[in-house]
Amino acid sequence: MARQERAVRTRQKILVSAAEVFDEVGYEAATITDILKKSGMTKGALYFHFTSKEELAQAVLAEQVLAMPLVPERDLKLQQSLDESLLLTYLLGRDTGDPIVQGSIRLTVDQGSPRDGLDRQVPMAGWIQHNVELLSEAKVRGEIMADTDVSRVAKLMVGSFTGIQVLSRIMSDRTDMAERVVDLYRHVMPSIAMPAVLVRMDFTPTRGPEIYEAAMKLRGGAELVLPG
Ligand code: XVR
Repeated sequence: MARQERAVRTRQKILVSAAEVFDEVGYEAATITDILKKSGMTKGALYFHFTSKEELAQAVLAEQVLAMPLVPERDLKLQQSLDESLLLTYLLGRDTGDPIVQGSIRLTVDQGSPRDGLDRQVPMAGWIQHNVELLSEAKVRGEIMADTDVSRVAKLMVGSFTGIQVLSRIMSDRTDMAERVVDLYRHVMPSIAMPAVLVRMDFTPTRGPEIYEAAMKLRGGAELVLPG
């Protein structure tokens, strides 16, 4: 294996272990020693890539949006948005979860201390931007009403997703999350979507695994080709 490829894999392994520790105990209580132990890497390898716990957490935060696999393109961009929400829900599931997504989302919503130095805006700004792009495309295609303020709806969706995620974790260990997501779309879509688009949307809450499979197929063997 080329040295560079090995370095990328080592870095990724450390990041996943850090995300797991952050998810288990939160930022404050996490230690580099725990992360080292979990990763099975040497201290030298870890410090080559990351110089502090803060740097590790910031890297996990930066990976949040990137860790989302692309869902298959849908004719309706609003359907694609719902599919993405169901995929993210799947990746947050207890048994189906993605450690980076889970650890990173815990870091985002745990308020922490103002002195912890973490910039939680990074993933949120990424999600808002992503929603602006998808909704703008929906608008160009005539799926949503002309007077809809796309940047406001983008923030509404990210804030609402975060809210129901927190609620669902507290109330049901996220077992009812897909239903909460579908409820959100059932209530928001009628106020932005053209009626002819609304009737074509599929609000089935159990599509998460199916969307995940399709996203993995789309990725093909590409997950083996690491960047760098
Ligand atoms: O933007 C998102 C989607 O487009 C649906 C609206 C999801 C935003 C997730 C935000 C993240 C940060 C904290 O989730 C949290 O609970 C996919």
